[in-house]
Amino acid sequence: TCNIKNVDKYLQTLQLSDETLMDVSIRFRREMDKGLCRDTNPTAAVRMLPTFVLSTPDGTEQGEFLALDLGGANFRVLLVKVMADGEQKVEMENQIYDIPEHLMRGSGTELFDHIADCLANFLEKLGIKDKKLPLGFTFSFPCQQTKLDESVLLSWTKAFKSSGVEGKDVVSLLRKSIKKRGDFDVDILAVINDTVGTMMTCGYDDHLCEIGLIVGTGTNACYMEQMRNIELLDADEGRMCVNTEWGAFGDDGTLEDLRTDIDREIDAGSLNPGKQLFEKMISGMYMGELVRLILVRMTREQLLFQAKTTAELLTTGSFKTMSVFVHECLASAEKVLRGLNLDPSVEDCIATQRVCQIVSTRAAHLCAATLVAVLRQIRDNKAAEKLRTTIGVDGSVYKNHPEFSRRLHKMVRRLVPDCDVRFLQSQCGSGKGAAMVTAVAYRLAAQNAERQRILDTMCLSREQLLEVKRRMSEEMVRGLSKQTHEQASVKMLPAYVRSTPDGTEHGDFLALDLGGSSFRVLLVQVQSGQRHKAKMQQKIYSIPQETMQGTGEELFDHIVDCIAAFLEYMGMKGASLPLGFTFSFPCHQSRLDQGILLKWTKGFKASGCEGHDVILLLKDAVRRRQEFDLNFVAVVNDTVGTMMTCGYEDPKCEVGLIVGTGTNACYMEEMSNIELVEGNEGRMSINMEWGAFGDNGELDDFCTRFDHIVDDSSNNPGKQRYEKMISGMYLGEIVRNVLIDFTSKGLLFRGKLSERLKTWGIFATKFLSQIESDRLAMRQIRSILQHLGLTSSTIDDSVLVKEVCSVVARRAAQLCGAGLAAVVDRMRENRNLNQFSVTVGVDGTLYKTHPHFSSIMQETLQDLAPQCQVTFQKSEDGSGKGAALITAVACRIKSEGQH
Ligand code: 0WK
Ligand code: 0WK
Ligand code: BGC
Ligand code: BGC
Repeated sequence: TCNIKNVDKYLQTLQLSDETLMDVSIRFRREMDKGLCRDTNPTAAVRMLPTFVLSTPDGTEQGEFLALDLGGANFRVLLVKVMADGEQKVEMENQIYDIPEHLMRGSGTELFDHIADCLANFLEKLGIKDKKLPLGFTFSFPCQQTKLDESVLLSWTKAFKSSGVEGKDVVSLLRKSIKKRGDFDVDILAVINDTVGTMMTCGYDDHLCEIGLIVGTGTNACYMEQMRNIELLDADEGRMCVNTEWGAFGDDGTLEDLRTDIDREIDAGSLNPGKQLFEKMISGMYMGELVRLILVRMTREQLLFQAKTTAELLTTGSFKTMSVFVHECLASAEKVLRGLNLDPSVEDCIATQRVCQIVSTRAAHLCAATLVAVLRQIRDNKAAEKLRTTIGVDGSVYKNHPEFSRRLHKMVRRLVPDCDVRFLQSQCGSGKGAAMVTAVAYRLAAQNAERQRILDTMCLSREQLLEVKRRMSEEMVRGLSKQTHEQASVKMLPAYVRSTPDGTEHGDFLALDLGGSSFRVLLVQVQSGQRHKAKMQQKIYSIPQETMQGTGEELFDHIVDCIAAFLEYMGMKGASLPLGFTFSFPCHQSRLDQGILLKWTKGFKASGCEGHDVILLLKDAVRRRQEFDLNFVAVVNDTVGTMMTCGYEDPKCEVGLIVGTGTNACYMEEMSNIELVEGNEGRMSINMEWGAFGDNGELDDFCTRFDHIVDDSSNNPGKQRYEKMISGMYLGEIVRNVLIDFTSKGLLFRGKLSERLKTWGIFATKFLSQIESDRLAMRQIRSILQHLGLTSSTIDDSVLVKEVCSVVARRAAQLCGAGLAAVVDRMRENRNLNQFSVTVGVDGTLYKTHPHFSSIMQETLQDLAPQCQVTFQKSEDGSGKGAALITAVACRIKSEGQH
């Protein structure tokens, strides 16, 4: 006969010491790294599969959801009602359906048809066949997912081996079977593993739950891993649930030193030899068989049942795992053995009981070892001294074996005493978890749809852009014609620059550059014949907000102060140099050295200037200071200055474009078309002031409510509508208002609006350029959001903010491209050319710093004006140089006029 000692001796290889278990844990940790690492993942035994489950429920989920739960002992169909009025409540109805063995081993199509039949039956019973409900599918097998609702089966496990499924997307197979029936429809939104479902089900009650464990027919675990560690996915921030598929641990031979002949025998007799070797040492599908094979060997070695086996004992699968559970009590042990037609002695029963204990203890301890590896991974990810976490658990072995859970808990706490681990048994199965994941997916899908609907209002079609171009062309004609000039929104202001430098200009010139993001005073020294050698010295001075919006006198006094400081700095006090004044606002000119300000734009609103000649305002200020005198020669718009600066290098430069704080363009128009100026010969530069395009409503059908909000809160409502959809002063504001709208609808920042985000101008346009730069990782977007007081923003929030920025900037660039297409196509028609090539001199912070603005604008231009070959020349020296060159030309012409 055989007593416990003999059994222990006989089965000593199945009793693992803490050291061995710790070694298994370390081995498994290594396997986890292999699975997470891009290069080793393809050959890793433990696949570490991304599940695309990013967040646990946030309490806003609600609705009715169907769930299927396939792969455990029972196939369930469930209806889960999630109520979110105040405290969240969940009601569930479910029905277990049988999956006949021949379907588990038959053709996949029949299997999925059967699933569809069960679903139909369930809907029939509940009388909801006519509803198209969202459905979550718990499919408890190893699957490669690329998104939540697409999942390719890698290999069957447990008792399943249906043909034609491995390598296929199980969602499409299910959709096909449902379609084939044609009598009901569902919206499959998510496929998840049962470990994930269990984690979500338990996470609903305990937000600390970040691990899902199944010890049932099969065994497996999932946990929330840091995105940056999941190398298969290019994301750094946040966490995603990873399905370890630890059942396959050892399939690459890592556990050969621990696997016993019994393990090899059971594997050899299984449906999938060589596969799921770890699972076959642990889970319910194999535990009974392990015991049976041991009893057979011990019997043959005269250690049990007087060495007499029975047909039942020799039959595969005859010793149910359930029997292992009951063996903890002697009485039922005897009953089970008699059930195998054995005639057990009390010793036999005790010995068998001991065998069961050893087998299930090994299972519990092995499970503990791999679980400890997962706990350590999470602790290290959090760099936490002490990890406090919850493990959601389900499965018939864990639930029904009287000692399994206790042994597992005990060994886990022994191996990682520094972790505070709570085991939470799932009461409702993974179906609830699947419904939760579906509810989150549903919420996210609904939110995405709402976001997209709003963002689509800012996406312009080619037809719309062509229409913008057409209307711009129309307004240009109206601006040029004497009759309609007054009413035209695009004023097409003659700028009295008719010729470009011929290289004979020379001398020192002072230039002022006011109206962009910074005020510059420059000294430009031009040497004749030295086109590329104009030397420049400049100083940037700030224009305080209160000066921009104070009185004209204060503003121009401030400008003269800066000039004085500059001359001082240059050691040229008292010098009286010819001055070119870049004044970047709409001015009516009847000659080069006069500029009547029509209206302020951008951030300026100084009083007593509109309607006045800014040259006289400057002269008065110089006179008031009585310190130096200046020879005011020219006032030019920054677009004209930019065209001239670039034209000095490239004579084909006949268009000037500014996309900075404001936006505007100028170009060389045929004198014969400029009805406001006498003469029909040659060309003259026209300052289009296209920023005002739309002030007569030409853009109303392209304007969104965000544009109206930005316009209403600007200091010149109703004015500069085109500019307010394009330029740097406003893009940040458009984004800010979209973010506020999204937040107020709960589509962003969990609906929590920060005070700072309500502040005008807080979302500087420079953020758009930064946020869209490819180099910028999501975390940097988060730090910008933190700066805006949005400290609790998530990854999804960053992704969405980036998208809003790109939609707003793309529209701006396209609108700008459409406007420019109108300009160059007009010039081509002016010159009766089929093909026209021209250079555009361009300046402005937005154009220069935004990573995609220029390319999108150029694409749009190319598309809308295909007969024009346009080269863009970024102005390196600013328009001050251009103003100085125009001054130099004016001086040359004047001095030639005097000879
Ligand atoms: C119940 C879950 C199901 C899972 C099963 C595992 O709802 O998703 O597959 O537990 O335990 P088993 O039924 O295999 O013992
Ligand atoms: C630099 C030019 C200046 C122009 C500015 C526009 O020298 O005349 O006004 O670009 O760009 P912003 O500074 O508004 O971005
Ligand atoms: C499957 C896993 C599943 C586990 C528990 C294993 O055989 O590969 O996907 O989670 O059983 O049901
Ligand atoms: C002004 C233009 C200027 C443009 C770019 C607009 O607000 O009206 O005169 O060219 O900004 O600076």
